[in-house]
Amino acid sequence: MANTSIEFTPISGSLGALVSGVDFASELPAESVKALLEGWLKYQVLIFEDQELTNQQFKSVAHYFGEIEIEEFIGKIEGDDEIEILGQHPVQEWAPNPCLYHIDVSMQEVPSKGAALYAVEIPKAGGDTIWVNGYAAWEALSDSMQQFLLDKKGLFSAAHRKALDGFIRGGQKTHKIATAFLQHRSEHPIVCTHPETGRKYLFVDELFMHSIIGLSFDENDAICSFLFKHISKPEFQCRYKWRVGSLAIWDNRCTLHRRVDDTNDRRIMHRLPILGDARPMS
Ligand SMILES: O=C(O)CCC(=O)C(=O)O
Ligand SMILES: [Fe+2]
Repeated sequence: MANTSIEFTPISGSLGALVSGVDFASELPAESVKALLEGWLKYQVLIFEDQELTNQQFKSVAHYFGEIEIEEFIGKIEGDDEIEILGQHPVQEWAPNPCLYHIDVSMQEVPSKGAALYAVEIPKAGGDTIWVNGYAAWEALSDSMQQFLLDKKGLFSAAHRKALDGFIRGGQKTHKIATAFLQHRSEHPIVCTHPETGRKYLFVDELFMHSIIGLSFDENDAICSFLFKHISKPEFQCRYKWRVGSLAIWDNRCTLHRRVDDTNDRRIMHRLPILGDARPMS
């Protein structure tokens, strides 16, 4: 298949698009990569269905979007030191819960730029993923709330109740992963500007955002509850029902995501995080 007719079909009114007309079997020409990257900035989440990717091809696709990040705390597929596996390795139960809206590794000074998930085995129904448009969440706030948030910074860490939950339930077994997560603690602006689009987005996260700096405990309770409720509105979302062979790549700078935990069926995903290249900036 030639890569001459790339098409994007939105999957919601807010973000996310199915991409057709791309064949990852051979290296993409520069103009196709450019079209994909432009589509990524526009739609924030790209989904390619019916893929049959080798591990090497999966890595090559991720490479079009950036360098691969090595996260030592997530288990890898056998014989590979980059491709992560979700849904099988026991470390999953002990990790911070991906069913809360989050920005990947937002407690790092430089969070991932993006991530790619490739569906290997999926439930008959359930186990969807939801992504949230951080631009839309920002733009929907009132002028007064925007003014209030503009100069605020958030404190991001895995050392608070929601993020610690898996570690506490896992006890001693979680020592390594807990240590890896807990060594990070970062301050980021709550309102960030995307380095490539120049657009503002809301950078708040239910899993790792501990508090807004400068507010009291009670004030944080109220404002953070409001923000977490705000970012979970369906108007800012797309929701994808996985098929075997679907590949999703999201921009982790201006989106949040969560898994929907509504099935006990096996769900195996391969994953490649894309290394961040800059701190979130206001
Ligand atoms: O499994 C999913 O749907 C999402 C998991 C997740 O949070 C991630 O891959 O970063
Ligand atoms: Fe995630």
